[in-house]
Amino acid sequence: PPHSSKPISLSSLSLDAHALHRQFDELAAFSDSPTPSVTRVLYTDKDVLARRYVKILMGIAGLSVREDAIGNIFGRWDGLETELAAVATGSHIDAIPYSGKYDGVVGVLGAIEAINVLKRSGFKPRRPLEVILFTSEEPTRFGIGCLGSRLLSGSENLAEALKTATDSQNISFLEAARSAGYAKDEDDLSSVFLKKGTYSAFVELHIEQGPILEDEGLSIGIVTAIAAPASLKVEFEGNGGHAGAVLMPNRNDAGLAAAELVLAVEKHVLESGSIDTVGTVGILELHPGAINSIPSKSHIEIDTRDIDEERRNHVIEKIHQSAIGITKTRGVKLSEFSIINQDPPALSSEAVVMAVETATRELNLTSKLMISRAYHDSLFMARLSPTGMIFIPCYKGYSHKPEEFASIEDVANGVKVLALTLAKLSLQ
Ligand code: HGY
Ligand code: MN
Ligand code: MN
Ligand code: MN
Repeated sequence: PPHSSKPISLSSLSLDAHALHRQFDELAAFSDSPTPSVTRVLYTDKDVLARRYVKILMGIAGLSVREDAIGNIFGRWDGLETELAAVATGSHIDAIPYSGKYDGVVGVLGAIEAINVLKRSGFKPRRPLEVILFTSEEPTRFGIGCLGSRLLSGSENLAEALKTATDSQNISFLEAARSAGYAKDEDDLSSVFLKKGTYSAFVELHIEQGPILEDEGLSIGIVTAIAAPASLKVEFEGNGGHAGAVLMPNRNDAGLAAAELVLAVEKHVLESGSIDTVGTVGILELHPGAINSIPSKSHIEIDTRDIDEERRNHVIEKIHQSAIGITKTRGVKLSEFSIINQDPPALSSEAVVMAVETATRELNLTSKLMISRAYHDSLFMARLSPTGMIFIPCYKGYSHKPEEFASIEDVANGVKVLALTLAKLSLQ
């Protein structure tokens, strides 16, 4: 029988922190915006180069690499009992415009280094270990967040929607995927769905994207729940016209309708009675976008979240009522009110939280239980297997902007906690 895998000894955890930190700079070089910002959008040339870079690192780590029809990339380390369900970890490397170089990346480069740490220590996993690079977590190109993990978790209507989805340049999802070398012979993306039980556990390492750990001087965040995200698309239409010649009583200005709804989003969120309800309008477009032409069309995209799903859905309801009210008072048409996604929150599994807590304690690192207000691929992996997340501090909690930063020590701590957690979960 294969020699049994022994629990790992802490002294054997050796990690090349500087090499790892250099990898963040190397990966950040694959960007469509100037350093220190990073812009890396799904299936663009820079995304393809970055994927190749990660696949090389997976190969060097001795992982066997496979990719699915939409470019989720899996690096596998066979365990002593290869037929057992694997323990998985991973995150994303796509980056929204002018963002930073740690969001997602810590959980991909860090996961590969965690494998290296385990291999250097001589550890042999009982269960296979798998590092996943989710094809796209950000909503940037096709408007849907967690596209890769959402599809892996078996979303039928996403598989359907992607057949006709197009980006802002009118390039279809399948065309874009094919330009990156994916979705070769299939329009039917259900081949991406993973069977339940594929993984015995999933753990994601990620920067906190908030200030709590840094403010409280803590090394590790242990995530107990991920807030419930929702995004809406709204369009108003009016008659537009000449900005000078049309008198005010004769206008139905679609731009003012949008402005009123934007402030209504803030009002309804603040009325929720909880600090955990948030909302913003990150996209507001006016047509024709000429200074002396009354907007005849406005397009806004709303992001609203809460750890309480009911409370969040109530805010969406009130935003919808306000949009309808605005059509009456301003004589504009509500040409679109669509909910892009309205996801439930995810709760971490007790077993995974325990494994992370034990690993953190063994490493003498300070930690705290906390919720994630940002969403992550773990939000969907939680539909497939027991899931948990490990947070490390990031500078002033900054994220989704070039000042995003995680120190070498914090990254190294996160990688060691991840390595120990994976080792524990692979022995269960
Ligand atoms: O928006 C989010 O919460 C994630 O960082 N994409
Ligand atoms: Mn992000
Ligand atoms: Mn992220
Ligand atoms: Mn003119």
